[in-house]
Amino acid sequence: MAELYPVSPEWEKRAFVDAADYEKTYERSIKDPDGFWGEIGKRLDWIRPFTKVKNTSFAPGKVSIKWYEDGTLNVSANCVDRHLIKRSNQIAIIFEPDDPKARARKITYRELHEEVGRFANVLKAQGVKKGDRVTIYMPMVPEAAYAMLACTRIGAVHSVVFGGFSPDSIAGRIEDCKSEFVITADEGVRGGRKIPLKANIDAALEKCAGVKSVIVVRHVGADVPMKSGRDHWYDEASKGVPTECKPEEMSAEDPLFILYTSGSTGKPKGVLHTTGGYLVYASYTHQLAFDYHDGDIYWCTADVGWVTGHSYVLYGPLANGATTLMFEGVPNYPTTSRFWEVVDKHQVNIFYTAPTAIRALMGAGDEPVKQTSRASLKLLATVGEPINPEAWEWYWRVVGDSRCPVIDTWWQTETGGHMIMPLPGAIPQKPGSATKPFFGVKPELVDAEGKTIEGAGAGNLVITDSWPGQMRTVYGDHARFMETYFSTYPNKYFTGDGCRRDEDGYYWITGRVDDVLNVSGHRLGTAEVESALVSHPKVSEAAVVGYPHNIKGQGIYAYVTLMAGETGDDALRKELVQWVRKEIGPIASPDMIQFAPGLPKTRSGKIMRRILRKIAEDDFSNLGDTSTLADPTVVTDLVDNRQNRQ
Ligand code: 6R9
Repeated sequence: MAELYPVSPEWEKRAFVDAADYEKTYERSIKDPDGFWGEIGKRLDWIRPFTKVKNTSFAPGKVSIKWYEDGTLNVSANCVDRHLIKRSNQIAIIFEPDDPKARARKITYRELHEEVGRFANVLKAQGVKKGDRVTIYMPMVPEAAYAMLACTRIGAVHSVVFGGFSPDSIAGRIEDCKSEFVITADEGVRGGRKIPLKANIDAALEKCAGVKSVIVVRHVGADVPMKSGRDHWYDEASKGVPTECKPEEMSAEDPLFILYTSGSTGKPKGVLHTTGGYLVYASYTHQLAFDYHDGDIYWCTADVGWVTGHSYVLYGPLANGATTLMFEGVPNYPTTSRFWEVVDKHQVNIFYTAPTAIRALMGAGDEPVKQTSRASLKLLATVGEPINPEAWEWYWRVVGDSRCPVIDTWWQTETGGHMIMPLPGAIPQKPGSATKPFFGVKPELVDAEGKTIEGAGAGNLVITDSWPGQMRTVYGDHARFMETYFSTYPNKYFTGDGCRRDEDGYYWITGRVDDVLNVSGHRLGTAEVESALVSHPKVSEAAVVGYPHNIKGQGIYAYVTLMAGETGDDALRKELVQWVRKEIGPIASPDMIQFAPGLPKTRSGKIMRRILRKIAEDDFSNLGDTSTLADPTVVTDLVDNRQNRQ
């Protein structure tokens, strides 16, 4: 039996939602989605109020998702302008730089309004128009937030590419959405190390045509080459530019942003979110999951290059008039106390991070935590991957001094916001379980045949009806959207995750059941890593699987077959790791490379990953039926020559 961490009496009192409210509201949200979400939709400022709420279908071949479709609004007006009356002098963004000795910056809502307006006018002057796609490749600095909000102000669709992606990955994303505008910075800096952002953009643009303008924010003052006519320093382009910019009136279903994410095929998908439903959902979940009250200081450590950075660094918090902290650095620089020092320095009340960071810090022991106060903390939360109970317990006991609820939030790029999580005043926590569905969310477990599993049991996690934050399509490819998410189980959204439900109705996510890896909370398709490997001239074939990794959650194990005449040695191993870093980015570096003369294949030529996974996991006892393999002896060879754990 998993241990139960009950809701404390103070939390029951202070929280927006207690246990009784949860039951009542959940039931209502499921029975009457139109009535429920119609009321919740009013939390935003609409230019033309909506009269329709939900218009969605998961029907085969006809998937269509629309929320608040006749309403109009502007996202930046909701995240900035509407707070000016009450909070113009309140801090909107606290910026904590990588170097703890450098000055932190605090941006009030009034200043944010000016910065966003100015940035929007600069974009307009560059020719950016409503509906245009703008690629943003930025470090974690306030200018990234200004740039994103500026896009929403003029109705441009941003596509933020994480600063750790390589020029090839950037080029693929620019081409896929035919983006003609790029916003970047000279360089980034994380953990004292420089990230050559502008140089990466230059390299990317050699591979793809069509980009007319690159705006470069001066961040570290690096001397980077500027291509005349194409590249513009932001500080020069913004000189004398007015700060007033009228927000564009957008329809609720106008595209807001594209965010590329890995699936089980080689090419990342452009997940498209739209304006109204997304913002309603991001702001509502931000308020309830973290029980955000006026005046709370809130810190989510995610990078804006991921969906967590979109929904819970920027849009959710700012729509709620919150103070949100942006951190440029990493958890272990200059020391493993850094997170907790930042908590003390800025008196952070709500702290949201990834299990991989918790596990890494746990490995450094209690002392770096204990030497800080953390008295300001009220609530702790996690996202990105299942949290193992040991890490959960350490987070609760050592970081939170056994007084802060730990909110494990399960959701996806596709869902726009939290789907399963314990509301802090309502739901007792169990370490390792994301617990119960949020309002309006109908999870279901299904077996391989698509049969619904009732009560306690395990299966694949699907969601049977729409919610406002749901992605609307794969950019430019609605057929792929329907195929990926709605074809496995007709009339249901398939999450790609396996899940168990216990006798209390709690959900326990067990991880991906498709060929998607989760490395340090980052999604990566095995096919992406494989195609990077086979593009190396010495590689003939590659198969990639995940294996359990103490810190990263999952590590990347690559089986590589070389071209005839090539020999696999440590030098080539290093070369291949470098190659993958260059092709995709550092997050995709294989942890283990095993050279294999052959891969286990069925007679029809399909690689049997099940076997490769077992070998990577050191589980040789149960390799299953190998008799259907074209050549069963390859398995013996793979077992004999498996890579030793370093
Ligand atoms: C927000 C985000 C989504 C995948 C998802 C699942 C895993 C995320 C989790 C979790 C267990 C949690 N995941 N949160 N697994 N418990 N609390 O991470 O989006 O990058 O799209 O990844 O991450 O496997 O399907 P994204």
